[in-house]
Amino acid sequence: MTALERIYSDSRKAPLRVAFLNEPAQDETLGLAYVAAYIRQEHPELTLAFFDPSQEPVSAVGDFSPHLVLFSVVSFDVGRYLQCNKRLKKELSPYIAVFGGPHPTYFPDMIQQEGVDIICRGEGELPMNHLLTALKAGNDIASIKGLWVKLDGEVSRNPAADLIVDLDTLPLPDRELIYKKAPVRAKDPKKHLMGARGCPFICSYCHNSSAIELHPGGKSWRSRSPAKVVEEAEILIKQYHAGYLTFNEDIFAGVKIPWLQEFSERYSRLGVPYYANIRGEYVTAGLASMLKKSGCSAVGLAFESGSESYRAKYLFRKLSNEKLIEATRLLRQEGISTVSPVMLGLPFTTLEDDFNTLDFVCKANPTHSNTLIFQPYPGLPLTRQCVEAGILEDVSPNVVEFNNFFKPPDLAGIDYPQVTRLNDSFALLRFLKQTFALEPRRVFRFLPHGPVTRWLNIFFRYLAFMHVFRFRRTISQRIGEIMTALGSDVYGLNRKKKTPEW
Ligand code: B12
Ligand code: SF4
Repeated sequence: MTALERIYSDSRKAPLRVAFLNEPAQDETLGLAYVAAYIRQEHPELTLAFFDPSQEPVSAVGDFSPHLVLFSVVSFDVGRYLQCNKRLKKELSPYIAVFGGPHPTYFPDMIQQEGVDIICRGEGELPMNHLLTALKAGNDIASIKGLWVKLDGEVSRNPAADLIVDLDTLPLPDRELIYKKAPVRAKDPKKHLMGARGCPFICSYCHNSSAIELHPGGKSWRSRSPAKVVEEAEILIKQYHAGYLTFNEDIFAGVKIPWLQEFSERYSRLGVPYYANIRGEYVTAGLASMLKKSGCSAVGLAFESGSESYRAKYLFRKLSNEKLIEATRLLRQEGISTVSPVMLGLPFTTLEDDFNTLDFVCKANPTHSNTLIFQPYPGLPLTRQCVEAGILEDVSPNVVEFNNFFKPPDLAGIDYPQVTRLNDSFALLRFLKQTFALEPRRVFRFLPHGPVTRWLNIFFRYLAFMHVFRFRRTISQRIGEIMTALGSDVYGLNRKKKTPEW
């Protein structure tokens, strides 16, 4: 019996069972929570359950005997979930495996992988609703917008579903589903939410450039109304004891000033600090003060590189160094902390360029600047440019081997051993320069490369991190936070994730 035959037959007798599979190690997975809430709203009779493969045995899912298993995956860990799915496919009664989230959105050919039946590109609410309606009615599922469907080895590649224009029509994400199985997330005083979706920019190293291609002419950036956002924030504070909120959207404030004005008035009454991402070009004295009044305590203000010309030419981020310094200053003046990530080992750069970035960070002086070594994701404009220039082998967008996206990058011309050393000592070098005026290049020459330097660097990253996220939590919550961060590379440990037992 195929999964489809089982579903068509069972759905006549009893409601279908839908399993959501994810490891909410660091944050609650909002994508799945949104999809779950929408399914609950449109198909209230269905039974939904969440499983965490790192905490539960395969038999737990087996006992539930799902008709559909839903996975939300980023490229970073797609290999792990494909492996989970293969194991489940061997042990469970036939079911339909649906993969959604950033990886299938940008690399839809993952549908060719063994065990994958359906992939969802982009927003999952409407396609999943249509899929379940069709399954319940025993109808054909091959031509649902937003989904690529593999039936008897044949793939139907359907166009993207329309973007949800009015985000207020969506129910609030079903966090309860996740919290029941991940009490550590429920107890975490730091909660995440989305005030908007999409991004109006097209940075060359970021998937939003291809997200725009998915919906040509569509308005990518959409916000919820301030009233709805604050309503959700209130629930997080009252029901889930949130003491700090993080807005996960790519661009928070500034895209619409009247939005921020209304939000500011409503949110300021809650008295809970929050974090959000903004772009330097939006920061004015007025915006910084409005953010402060609303309760904003920290913002993500990406620098990416210390070179203005490099940013404009290669990253498609046309913003002067002066503006970034000014934005950081205006925010600091209001008492708002800034987190300014930078990428090291960027294509067509040298180690000296990375030191220049460090100099720029010292000059602009954000509260925290985390570093990452540039990873060329297949298909993105900057990756294509590397391939054309002959400094990178063409990588098929379909490569989804385990940990493929986390293996060291291999751009010709980049001195990775030295870039890794700099990555492992960036926060320490910054501290030494800003506190004792020690020249980073000189210190770097004498700095031993090994665990002592790495752990010292982690210590300074931790100090900066704590300075950004100032809110009340217990000692055990702090320890939990550190352990999670160490295990998830927040402190730059670059530890490989273990494949789950499944
Ligand atoms: C918050 C965040 C994080 C958090 C939490 C990640 C998480 N797993 O939730 C943290 C800090 C841990 C993180 C880490 C990383 N992140 Co991150 N992160 C984000 C961010 C800013 C928001 C995610 C979010 O909450 N979205 C809101 C929900 C509603 O959107 P969504 O997840 O896309 O879900 C919708 C659809 O995709 C779909 N959907 C999702 N799941 C499913 C499942 C099914 C079955 C269906 C049908 C549909 C469906 O429906 C949802 C509702 O419409 C996104 C950017 C973005 N704007 O999404 C980057 C993003 C996901 N991160 C990214 C990256 C690269 C990383 C890191 C690898 C960075 C690094 N080098 O360390 C790590 C990976 C660690 C990991 N294992 O997840 C990339 C992923 C690219 C890719 N190819 O996969 C993104 C897209 C940023 C970008 N534009 O490049 N990240
Ligand atoms: S501003 Fe941020 S989210 Fe938007 S395209 Fe650039 S890197 Fe991506």
